[in-house]
Amino acid sequence: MNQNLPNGNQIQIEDDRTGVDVETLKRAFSDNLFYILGKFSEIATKNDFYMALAYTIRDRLLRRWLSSQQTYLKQDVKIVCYFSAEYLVGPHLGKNLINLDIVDQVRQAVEECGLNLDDLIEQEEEPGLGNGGLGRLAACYMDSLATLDIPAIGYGIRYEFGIFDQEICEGWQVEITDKWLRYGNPWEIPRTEATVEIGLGGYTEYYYDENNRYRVRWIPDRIIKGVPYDTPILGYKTNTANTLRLWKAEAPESFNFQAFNVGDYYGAVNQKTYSENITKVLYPNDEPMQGKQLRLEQQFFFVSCSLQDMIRIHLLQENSLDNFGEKFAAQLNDTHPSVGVAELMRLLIDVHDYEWEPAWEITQKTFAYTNHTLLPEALEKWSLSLFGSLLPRHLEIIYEINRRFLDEIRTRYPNDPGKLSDFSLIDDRGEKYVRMAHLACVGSHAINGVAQLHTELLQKNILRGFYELWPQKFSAKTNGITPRRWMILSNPELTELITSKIGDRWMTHLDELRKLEPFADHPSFREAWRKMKQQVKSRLADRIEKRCGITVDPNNSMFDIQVKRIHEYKRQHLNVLHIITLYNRIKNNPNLDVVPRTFIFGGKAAPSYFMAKLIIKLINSVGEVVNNDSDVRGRLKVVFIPDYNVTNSQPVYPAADLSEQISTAGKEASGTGNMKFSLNGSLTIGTLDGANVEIRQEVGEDNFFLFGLKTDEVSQMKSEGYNPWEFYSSNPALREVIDQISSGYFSPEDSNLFKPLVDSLLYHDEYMLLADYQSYIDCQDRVSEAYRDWDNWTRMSILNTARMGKFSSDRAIREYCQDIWNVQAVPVKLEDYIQAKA
Ligand code: Z2T
Repeated sequence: MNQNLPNGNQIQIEDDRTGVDVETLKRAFSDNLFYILGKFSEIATKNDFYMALAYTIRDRLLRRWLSSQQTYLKQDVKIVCYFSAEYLVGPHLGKNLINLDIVDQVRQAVEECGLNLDDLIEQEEEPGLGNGGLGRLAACYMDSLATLDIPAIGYGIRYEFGIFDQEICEGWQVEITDKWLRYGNPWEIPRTEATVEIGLGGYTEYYYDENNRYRVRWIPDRIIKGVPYDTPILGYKTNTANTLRLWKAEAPESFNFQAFNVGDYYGAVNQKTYSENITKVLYPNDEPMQGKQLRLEQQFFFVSCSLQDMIRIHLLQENSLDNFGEKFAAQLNDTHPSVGVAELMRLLIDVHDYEWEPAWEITQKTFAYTNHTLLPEALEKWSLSLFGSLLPRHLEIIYEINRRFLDEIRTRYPNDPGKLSDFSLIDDRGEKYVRMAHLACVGSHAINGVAQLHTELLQKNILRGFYELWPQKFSAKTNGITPRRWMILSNPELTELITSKIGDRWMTHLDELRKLEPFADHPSFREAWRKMKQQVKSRLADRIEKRCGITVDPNNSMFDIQVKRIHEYKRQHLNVLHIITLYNRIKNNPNLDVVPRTFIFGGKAAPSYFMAKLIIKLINSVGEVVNNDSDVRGRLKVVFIPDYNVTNSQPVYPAADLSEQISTAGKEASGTGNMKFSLNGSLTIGTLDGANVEIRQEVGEDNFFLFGLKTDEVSQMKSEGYNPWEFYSSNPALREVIDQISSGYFSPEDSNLFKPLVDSLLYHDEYMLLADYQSYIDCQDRVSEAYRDWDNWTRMSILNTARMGKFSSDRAIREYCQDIWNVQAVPVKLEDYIQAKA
């Protein structure tokens, strides 16, 4: 590859950094080991080898990355800016090999060096910069944006400590700090030259500018530097490599010289640590919000850094911000970045001299908002006193947005003053709060839910007023997942089987999986499918044996899996009630002919969520009894896989026979794990909740195990005064199960251990486990009967995979592009001459 020098001469850049043949790869690998890691093989650790390979692959990404950025700059394109406080991208190495389409060469090169590629891939410590579905969705969307050649930047926070690592000690969750950066991160490049400053605290003042215009300015009392760290996100078999730009907080100067001069050396260093705290750690709560000041600082920090960065990029090309909204589409991933609405207004008005109305037009044109939850306790609100002390100017701007907005409401509903407090951006029914979802709604031109049902419920309940006002702003964008990570990378066996029949176009056009349908009736294909499943189950069984010391049977036992964050609304404990029910049946009749099952759980509980942690303990306690009871004879096994994360999840989805999607109807916004399972050919037992509804529509009612109350039945039963005790007292099997948990059958060391859980079920049962219990058990019995007919089960499994095309994140991103962002694909040509900057 050639490159220009500053004087215009050309120089050839080493092919060792671009070539992808086996010999070149080997040479590059040794070169990186020696010159970057400072090691030779004899003294290199496995991690050194991983790092050397990672640098070798990064080198091969760079040309695509730089060519993409050059293309965007030259062609003056519209850029999607995804604003997300979380990105759960998972390990990069394997994904990049697939997207570069060089797995085979690299495998061979590594083998010829006496190493194993899968070992090196497993060495990577994943960036756990997210909690669950929301962060993983952002990662799938970054993958699809690049694959579809859409110019995009993912803006977020470079947490020094991501989601905690989970260990299980005596059945309890223990949290360990996630030090993902400890051995360095070969995938990121700091761009210190693009550092920006943000303010916090202080006050606002009024002044007349040089044109004698009355103006406001914010005088913050703290200044923090934001340093961007860039990671390339390469598309699948395309030249497009977009940027994930994560901000790290730093003190404005490494030493505050004023403090230093008066001798307060430690004070100066202290201030540095204080500033850097902003990006120290990810808040580990997935849904309920906690009004912590540091969290608001994080949100404002990354949003302000990102907007300033966008304005800088825009002004490289244009001399005004008038068409900012035509050049950028900023998507708010939930309300976490919604303070951006006020910050863009401030930047336009206070810094770039705009009047209110044009600034507001630009702001609304730029932003769009995705809601991810219906749980009222998860809706973000910040107390006025906290908000005002941290962001005084933004609070003023929010008041002004609100004043103008409520004027509209008064005009629209002249005889209904109650509407004002319903719509207000300020909740003033008690202690006063800023309602972030209201800010996001008024500041955006588009609002979307993440599944059909979720969007309907948004329009009917928490955003009803806004829907009435602006129905045209609303749309459903059903979530999707990337088939590159969730099939090609994590399930090579199934990938090969599918490709052998229908070719490989499905990898980017997932609808083509439909071509598998006819094969569902071919006995030989079913046989191959069954063999493949067995093989994949054995892989997981080996891991479970190693990791948990539990022997499970991949050949005769159904793998029944529930992996996701632990939450009462997701009802892992309903699954446990079923396990105990089966156990009791066996205890009553040890010779009963039961379908053997392996129950597999995984997931983290928020550290402060007591009930969720107790559910983890319950799963492990029931496992202890069931796994070791000689009457059971191994026919039931319960496994809790510790430290569920992207890395550990990849071998899980392919190995499932049954996927548990059993949230209370109306509580799960979409779910995305449900899609990963089904794509990999497992059948679902589920409620009519979130995207389950659409999955069932696609795969067909006969290939989906449905149970439980519907959304409207849940609310009706609640309004009529739901009494869980009635279900308990009228159902002997249920009563026996509850009584065992409550009497200490599974916790002989402390018979009261699970009392809080039992009390919560018997006296509140917010999530209606007892109401759904019998329906769930009956449905599970149908599942077991169906599983006995191996041949038909396999047929249903094939049909599940064949009909999952809709749930590709490529489809979801196409919809966002057309309906919300108004952006087009920009194909990237690999530039041979990279222009040196003039
Ligand atoms: C999250 O992962 C989700 C919603 C949140 O609401 C927060 C977090 Cl961290 C504020 C999940 C939903 O629970 C899930 O149903 C959905 O599939 C996912 O977001 C992606 O949309």
